[in-house]
Amino acid sequence: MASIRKKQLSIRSKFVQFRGKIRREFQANKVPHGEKRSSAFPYFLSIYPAIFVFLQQNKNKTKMKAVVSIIMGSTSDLPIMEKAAKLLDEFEIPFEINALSAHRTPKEVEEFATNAQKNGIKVIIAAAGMAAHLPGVIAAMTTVPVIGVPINATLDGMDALLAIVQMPPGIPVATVGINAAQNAGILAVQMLAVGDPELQAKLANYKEGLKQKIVKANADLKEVKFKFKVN
Ligand code: AIR
Repeated sequence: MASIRKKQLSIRSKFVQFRGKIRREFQANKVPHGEKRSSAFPYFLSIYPAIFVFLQQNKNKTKMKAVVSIIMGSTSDLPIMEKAAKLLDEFEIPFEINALSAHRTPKEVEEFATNAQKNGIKVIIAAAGMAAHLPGVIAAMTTVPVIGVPINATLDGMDALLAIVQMPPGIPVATVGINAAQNAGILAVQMLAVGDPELQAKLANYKEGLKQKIVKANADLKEVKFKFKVN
């Protein structure tokens, strides 16, 4: 996955460099105002490889298939769920986002859940607020692991938390904290990293970054002065 992304980035930068070179050559070749270029043919000939590279790049992009599916009960949950999306972006994990409601669109939820595995989805992140049945209903219809995100829509999110976490034996939903979409993203990456050393190394690096934040915070705290502060 990461290598496809790397390849895409390198093709893109090559394309940008190549396009710049063509533009510069074209500019250098320009004759003064009022006169006609001797021939536009070489310019158009030289742009063909760039078009070819561009098409190849887009072909690769459409080949990229989602391995994580973020589902939310409503688009009103998006400001929270964006954090999961951001995290997956950071780890270069292809994902999809859709809004489906266990109550408003039950048939579509069933269709999504029963086809998720066949469609190559490895982890589902399902978020909902209020009577948050979406993650549990999805978990009932698939063996793909479901991470539930309780959204604080009413009752400080306690209604959603209990609805998601209190699943009956046999149908677990890995529930993160209220509005904890970033943790849901990290947990999804950790699930995907099982048997993927490259992704595991990225996660270790990410967690090292968290540690460094605290190391720096403590260095800053050392500078804070109080009369009775002894460290
Ligand atoms: N919801 C939507 N269908 C079923 C549920 N539980 C949840 C959404 C959202 C809340 O109801 O996940 O958190 C309010 O949705 P809306 O669309 O009215 O803003």
